[in-house]
Amino acid sequence: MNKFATVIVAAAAAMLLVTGCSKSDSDKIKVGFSQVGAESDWRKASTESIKGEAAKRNIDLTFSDAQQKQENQIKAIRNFISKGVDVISFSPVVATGFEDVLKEAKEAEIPVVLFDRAVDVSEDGLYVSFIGSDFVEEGRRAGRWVVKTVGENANVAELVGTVGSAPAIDRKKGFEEIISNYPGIKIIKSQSGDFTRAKGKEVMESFLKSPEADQIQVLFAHNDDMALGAIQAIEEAGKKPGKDIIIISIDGVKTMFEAILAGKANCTVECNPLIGAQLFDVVEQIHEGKSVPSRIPSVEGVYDADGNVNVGTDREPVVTKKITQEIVDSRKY
Ligand code: GZL
Repeated sequence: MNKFATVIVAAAAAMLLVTGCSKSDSDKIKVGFSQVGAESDWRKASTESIKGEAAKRNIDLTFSDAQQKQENQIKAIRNFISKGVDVISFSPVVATGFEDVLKEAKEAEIPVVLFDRAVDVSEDGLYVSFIGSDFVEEGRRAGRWVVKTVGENANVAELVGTVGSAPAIDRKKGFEEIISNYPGIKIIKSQSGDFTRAKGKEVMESFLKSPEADQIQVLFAHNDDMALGAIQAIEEAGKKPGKDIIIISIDGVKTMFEAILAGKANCTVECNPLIGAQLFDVVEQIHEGKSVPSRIPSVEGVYDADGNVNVGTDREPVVTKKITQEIVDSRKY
């Protein structure tokens, strides 16, 4: 080989070593992902987990942000099908209305992995796996925390997540399942804040202007972002969040931990967004022709100001962890 050719080969080999891209584009696993949006700190952490893990594994990722609109998700999934990706994954903004497009993916023989949220479908085989939290149990943990720390008599205001979404439906279901055993615990106000901080503040302002305002003792928010918006509204109404109104929410984002440490909130039920690695484990198993579990639950805890409250069951205890500055500093999202 002449000297010039030797230099070219050496440079190409060096490039491969430096970029680490041992795979040519053609043999990378192609994944299409449709994300709900960027509505909350939780969602942003979820997106970072997906993109970071895809980059680490040299996945050819086509990522689409649906801006919380179902029609955008359906359009994105159809685009993935026409692109001929190897696997489609998405976090469905709402639980219904995806049956037709999932049938189109099945006809195109492209496996679908549900991520974070599930869908209601009447036919089996429209997705191969669902990776995400048990939202009903998250709602139960919130309900058990209220019973054990506030007591068996409380008037509750509820900030509901996105109408029709699996987390909103199931967190409400789990919370109500627990408090239905205590007639003294009543939900006296309930409205959707669409999982956003701005809407959570707006709805809490309306609660605090309503005739029931002074009866509200507990706020149960389906996510931390709506609770953080509500904290602002409570302060602007001249009340002390975390004291005049006890606040429990779900997600476990760092800003909520900081609010609890500052005494402005009381408890957050963790919902783990860092499941990108689990997603791409499943993608790689599918690519290798291996079978994958149909359900992969997330592992998560519960954190509050004092700790040591069992919000699980006697048989399967889940004891709350006391929030400290050290824990706040260690949070990854
Ligand atoms: C839960 C996730 C929810 C979060 C919200 O897994 O789908 O959506 O609780 C987010 O913060 O908007």
